[in-house]
Amino acid sequence: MPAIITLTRHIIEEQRKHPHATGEFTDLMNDVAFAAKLISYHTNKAGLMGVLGEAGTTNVQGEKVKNLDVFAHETMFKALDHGGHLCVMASEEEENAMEIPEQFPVGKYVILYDPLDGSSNIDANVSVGTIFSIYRRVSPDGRPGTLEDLLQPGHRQICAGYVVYGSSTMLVYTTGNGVHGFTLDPSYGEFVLSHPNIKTPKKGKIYSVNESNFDYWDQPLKNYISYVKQIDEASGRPLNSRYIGSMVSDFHRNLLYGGVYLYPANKQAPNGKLRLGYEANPLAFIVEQAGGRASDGKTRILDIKPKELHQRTPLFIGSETDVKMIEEFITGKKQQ
Ligand code: AHM
Ligand code: MG
Repeated sequence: MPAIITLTRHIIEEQRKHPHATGEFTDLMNDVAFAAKLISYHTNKAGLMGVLGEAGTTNVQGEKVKNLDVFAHETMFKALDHGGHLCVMASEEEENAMEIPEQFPVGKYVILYDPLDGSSNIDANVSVGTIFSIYRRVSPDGRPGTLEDLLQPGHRQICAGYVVYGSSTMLVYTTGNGVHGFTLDPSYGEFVLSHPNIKTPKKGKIYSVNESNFDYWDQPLKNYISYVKQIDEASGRPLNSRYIGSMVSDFHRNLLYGGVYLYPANKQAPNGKLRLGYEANPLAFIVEQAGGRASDGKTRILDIKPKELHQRTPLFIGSETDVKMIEEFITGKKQQ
């Protein structure tokens, strides 16, 4: 009988390769996985529990109903606040850095998360996801963490991952030693290794972008999109268009099948829409570990030094050849 590799076992075995590992990171990841299971459970039965809809309403018990993204935000915080592993957190749902409550000890790690990415799709039963990014603190130990801890460039991440709440729930993560995917077995509530060492194709067949923004884009991007739609068998064009509008799902599909996800700058959003710390950096770490590429069109995402917590960035992420091609268009090396 083949061994069932649970997420916990996988992390423990990975950590054994580090001579100075203390087990703290393993504990932290267990807390993240626990939060993911709670969010998965609530997402799956959202329609039944009356958790859909606008925050501010009450359910049959007279309790305040929370939007699922508020629920996910609080679930992550509460699962992670007491372990003693973190010194500060940040969430896409919260304007400021979130301190560890004073009754709990602080630790050496820092986490940023997008609790429920793609949440505008929830009411239509479309897959959504949680994204997280972990760093080692740079401020002195033993004190609350600072903004400096949260504003580190993405190449300093020690772990990044996402959970996609789809036809099944999957957690995908990297610690810089490949990308590994785990499927939640709902019968015994464990994440089980189902996709070891994920590698993304060097060249994809898919492009994912909100094309309704076409008229707001700069000419180089318009040229690229026209290019991928041209017929040219030799270079595998036209590409297929696939856009769910839920980035974790679009990213996950493209990671497995090969393709590129684009959220460019446009005239209405000069820095694009997506956030560097909560969305672009963690997915960039994962895609690079899977053999892909992520850039803002000119600069590698993981090399951008964040200046503020909710900083936005244009994002082109996916198969290496496709992202390089986009960079050629954006920098003017290629026009058609
Ligand atoms: P969110 O974090 O508020 O959910 O926004 C991010 C989402 C992505 O999941 C998705 O790809 C994108 O926004 C869709 O934006 P648009 O509707 O502009 O295409
Ligand atoms: Mg998001």
